[in-house]
Amino acid sequence: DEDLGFVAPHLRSVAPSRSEFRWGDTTSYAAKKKLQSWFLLPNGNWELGKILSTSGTETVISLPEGKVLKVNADSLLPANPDILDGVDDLMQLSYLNEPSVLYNLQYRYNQDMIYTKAGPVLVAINPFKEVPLYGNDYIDAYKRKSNESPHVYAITDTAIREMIRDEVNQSIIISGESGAGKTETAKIAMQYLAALGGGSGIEYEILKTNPILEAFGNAKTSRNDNSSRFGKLIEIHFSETGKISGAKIQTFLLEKSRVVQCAEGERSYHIFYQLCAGAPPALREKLDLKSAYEYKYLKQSNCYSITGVDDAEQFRIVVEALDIVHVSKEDQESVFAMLAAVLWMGNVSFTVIDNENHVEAVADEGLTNVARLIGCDVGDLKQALSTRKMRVGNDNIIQKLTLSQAIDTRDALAKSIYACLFDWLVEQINKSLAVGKRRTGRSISILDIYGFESFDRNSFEQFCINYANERLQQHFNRHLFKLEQEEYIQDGIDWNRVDFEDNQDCLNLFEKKPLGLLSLLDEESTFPNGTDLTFANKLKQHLNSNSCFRGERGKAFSVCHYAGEVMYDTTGFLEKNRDLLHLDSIQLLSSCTCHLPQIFASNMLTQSEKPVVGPLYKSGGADSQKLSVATKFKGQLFQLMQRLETTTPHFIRCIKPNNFQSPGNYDQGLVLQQLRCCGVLEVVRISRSGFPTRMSHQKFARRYGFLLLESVASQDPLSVSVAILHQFNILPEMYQVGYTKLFFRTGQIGVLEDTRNHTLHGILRVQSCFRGHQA
Ligand code: AOV
Ligand code: MG
Repeated sequence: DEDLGFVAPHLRSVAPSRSEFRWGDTTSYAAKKKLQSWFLLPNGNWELGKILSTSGTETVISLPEGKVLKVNADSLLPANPDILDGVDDLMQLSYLNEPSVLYNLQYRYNQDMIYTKAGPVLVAINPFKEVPLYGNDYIDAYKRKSNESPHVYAITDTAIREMIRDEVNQSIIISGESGAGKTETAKIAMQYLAALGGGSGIEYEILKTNPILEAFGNAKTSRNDNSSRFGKLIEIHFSETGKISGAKIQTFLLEKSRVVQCAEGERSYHIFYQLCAGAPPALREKLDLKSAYEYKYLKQSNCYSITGVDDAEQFRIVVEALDIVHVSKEDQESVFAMLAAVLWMGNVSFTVIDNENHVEAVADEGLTNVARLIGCDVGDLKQALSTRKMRVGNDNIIQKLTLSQAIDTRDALAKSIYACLFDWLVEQINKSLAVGKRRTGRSISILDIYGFESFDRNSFEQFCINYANERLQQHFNRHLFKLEQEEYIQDGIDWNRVDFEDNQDCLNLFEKKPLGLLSLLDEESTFPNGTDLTFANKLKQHLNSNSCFRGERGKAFSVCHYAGEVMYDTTGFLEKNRDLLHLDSIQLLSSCTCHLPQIFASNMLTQSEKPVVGPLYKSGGADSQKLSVATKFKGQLFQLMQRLETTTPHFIRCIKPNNFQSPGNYDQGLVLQQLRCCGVLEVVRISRSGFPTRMSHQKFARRYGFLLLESVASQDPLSVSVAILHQFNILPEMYQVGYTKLFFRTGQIGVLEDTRNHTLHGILRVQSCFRGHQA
């Protein structure tokens, strides 16, 4: 009998309102006059000033350095009283304008309080330094609820409690731009789950998956020294007793192009540098390892180290983690052999052999090392990198490759080996973490994908990453704006819609068939004569009228994303979307004597039994048949969203305070832009003007009806309910009567519950007294 009727899940944890609380910005102008005011400086920042006098639309204000200005009242926004400085939930602000929110977050940030609630959402601002907010003492305090300030621990604690109470799976969904702190936040949440649900030892394994996946799936980019280049959902399972029973990791589209090329100042995957720097002598010798700068794949970006990171030490950490998740020493050695093979592959060079510019791989150190490491014949490898078998009519012919074809073939093989290795590792980890057959319990999933990206040059990878972020934003909108408001409207209550930036148009631009970005990309990828340029032209031809699309010069186009406009260069789009690995290469892998290449080859073959994208994949019968990368990714994202829909979501929004990864630097404009695009202000607005607690008329009448002092003429649930509301003096603005339910603002039901509990206690006491007398 303890449940309080239906309470919108994401609004449950909202703190009770404060006395200063006002519903909406309805304070009279006279009251505002006495207050401090925000003044917009020409540089776009806001400054706090005191209003000295006001006449007509003109206001005289004094700014902190003693400057006195006469300004137009329109350029001012009311500031909150000092007592509200640094409130831990933005809902408590009397004035909910942008400068007030920015100031409140900055006020807290300056004191290392990087977490703030925005109604149901946790806002986390990246400190770019160690802050003393974590570890066992803090975990304990949140567990005992002796610390209730906003924290990843607190939101994770809520997820655990709701999983147990409601018997519903939970999800913690972390979003934010590249470098905003998602991956760190995910680890902090995992730490809390491990501490509370630990005991079996499996929690230790779960935590150790982080260094492994980061080594193989993270890299230094110009935005983040430890940027995730894949998406990750980790589902942590709990037994009925609330203990962790296992976990499952799902990954999404690894950026594999990074293995063969990356931009100046960036790095390839951490593990390559770790291996080169940290491999012990015996392993070095076995793999014929050199320093990182001897490998062409690592050399091209001219960046080998990361400030403050010791790659050799990291290597030891990764090996230890691999031991813990039960990857055998033998398998580890095979993994390192594959990594070395990929590195040596980049050093394979070609020489022109005829006057038609055909080339042949040179049998040098690179080629022989690759052959040795993957376990194939040098001649076979040379053949696979220099020629292609084709079927023309009934004849098999062998076609020689040009330099660029040969390089593409070589790089495609290197990328495939790396991507297969990554998937294989995840599979091994999953085997080790497997939940087992008794899968009765519930789960908490943590989603950490690559964040929104906009570089000087954006390619297919950014296109996919930003599309994924659009999907995620839609999920956020749906839960915090759409579903909430639809329920109000369905039940006919008086409600002024809160507008929010709906990104549906942008999603349509991607997903619409047949004239959306993804469909057109797939279509062009199947045309034998399709090129990046014909693709770009097709987009301009069909999508120019779409408000989220803009054609650019040459091969480029722009998309208006929820987080800003991004210009994409279509160079390489078709090839990356097709992601062809020639059958010759797959056959080579399957002929290898080492077991990993064999596994990779057989996985590739089973995957390619899928339907065909288009004729190109069939031509000559030499190419494997498979889904395009974009289509597969879209399918994965849809599945992900479906899975998340079955969970109660908890949202964390990470904010990057500056573009330099530096501590103590709070760039108002940058923060504001992120707050705007993820709709933080609107979430707060909807939360505080919304009605998070709701209960059907019947239930309400049944639950509180016995508290009525006077009998009600009509006994129907609605009349009883209204009588209760009157008796308890619940103010009209604090509730709404819907067709089927009553809706309450935050904290309102508390008074009724207290009275009910007291009265019930009283009745129980009387009853036990009475029974005492009888006895
Ligand atoms: P991301 O996951 O959001 O970016 P990260 O979680 O990798 O961003 O954070 C970037 C860097 O910020 C980390 O390497 C830390 O140095 C620092 N950082 C973030 N959160 C904290 C924290 N709570 N305490 C201390 N330092 C922190 V990307 O993966 O690029 O989208 O694709
Ligand atoms: Mg990350």
